[in-house]
Amino acid sequence: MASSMLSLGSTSLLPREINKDKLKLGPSGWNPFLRTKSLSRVTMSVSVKPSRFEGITMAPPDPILGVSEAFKADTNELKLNLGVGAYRTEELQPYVLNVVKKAENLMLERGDNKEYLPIEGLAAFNKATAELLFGAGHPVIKEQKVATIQGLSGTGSLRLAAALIERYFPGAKVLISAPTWGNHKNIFNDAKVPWSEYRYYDPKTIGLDFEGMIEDIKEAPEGSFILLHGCAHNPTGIDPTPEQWVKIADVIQEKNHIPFFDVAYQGFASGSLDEDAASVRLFAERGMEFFVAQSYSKNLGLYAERIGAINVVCSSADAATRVKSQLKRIARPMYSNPPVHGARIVANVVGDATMFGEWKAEMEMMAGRIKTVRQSLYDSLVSKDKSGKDWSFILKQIGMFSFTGLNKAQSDNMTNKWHVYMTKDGRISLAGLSMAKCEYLADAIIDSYHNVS
Ligand code: PLA
Repeated sequence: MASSMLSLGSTSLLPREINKDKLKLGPSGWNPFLRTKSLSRVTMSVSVKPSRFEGITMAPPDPILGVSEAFKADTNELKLNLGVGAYRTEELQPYVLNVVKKAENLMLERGDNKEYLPIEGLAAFNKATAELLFGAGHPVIKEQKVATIQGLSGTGSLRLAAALIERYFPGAKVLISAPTWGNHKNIFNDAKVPWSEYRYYDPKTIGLDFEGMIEDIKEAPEGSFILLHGCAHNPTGIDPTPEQWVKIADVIQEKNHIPFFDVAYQGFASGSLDEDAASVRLFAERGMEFFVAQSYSKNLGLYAERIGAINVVCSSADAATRVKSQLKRIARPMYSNPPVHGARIVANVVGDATMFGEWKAEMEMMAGRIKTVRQSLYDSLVSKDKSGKDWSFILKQIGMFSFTGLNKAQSDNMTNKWHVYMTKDGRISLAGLSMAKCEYLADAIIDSYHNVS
């Protein structure tokens, strides 16, 4: 027993070059005095050995998820986390949708197993997700022109598409909006896909720089990928109008570009799944080939389940079959096959008329709460700020976020002085705001805007 303890210690603690002889073990192999002495020698030799990881420097915190870490560390009771886009109740608590709990209970009752999914994911999920996006019975679905595979939520799905681009469109550039969700750049960098920006946000009008956007898309080399936010643009909350979407589709078609939609907020922007898919459907109606990444983090509150999909709309069923086979080939060595839990939740909810109805009602409720706090924040700003500044841009923005226009120093003031945690680009997540906190937030914004430059 004692000797096995020592041998355990020697295997886990000793560097390879120290052998048993050097430790002067007694016949039984156990001497408490020697053990202590030996171990202290060992500890010393371990501590002076240089690490193989000396060359690895400290990575900076993530600009979005790092905000949650900083928030957790703050002990001030006034603190408010408006960093990550995660829905909270009026009591500022995370929210699990009732319909999700119902679907999970059903799964338990049925005794669903935990077998591996196929590489492309759960068939019932893939069918449901494409139908939610394009509308059931859409010609691209009926004619089997969509290659859909389940991905690790929006991020993982974007990453699969980026890998496909890198492999089959070498040198092609992806154009992303300026600004965009911070992780887009990381995703294309890691996939070794070159990217550049197209103009999108105009700080002068606090609106869309539509002319600039069109010009930049026109100027991009033919056959570029154009990354578009399907709805509720992150971080600006500014979407093109339906007429502008038509013009965007025109230029993309003229230049033979390939649209690449990121749909992370379907149903969460307007409260309607169909309305929020209008941009994607416009492109599908034109018979274009394009990519769409989807996420169920926000609209079904399945953040940690990592459930989403990548869809590639092709001009023939044959092309779709080939594209799907290559997406699977990319997924297999990365993570083998996707997790089943979230996929079953989505498939169950969408596949049952009653639950589907309940989901829509809960989505409307969440989208509605965000709209209510948006209005209340605006009202507080207008009543408290006597400078005459026009705050109406807040009401024009849609989705979970408001792009306040606060610069880095002003955003720092929000956090350091007011304990309001937000990203340094001036974005606040209204999904993390309650009615009770609107006045406090308005005070913080007014102070930061007027007193910090
Ligand atoms: N695409 C956009 C435009 C997003 O805003 C997000 C999430 C995703 C994709 C990916 O989400 P998923 O992988 O969970 O499906 N953006 C969040 C969270 C809500 C984050 O940064 O990861 C945000 O706060 O911006």
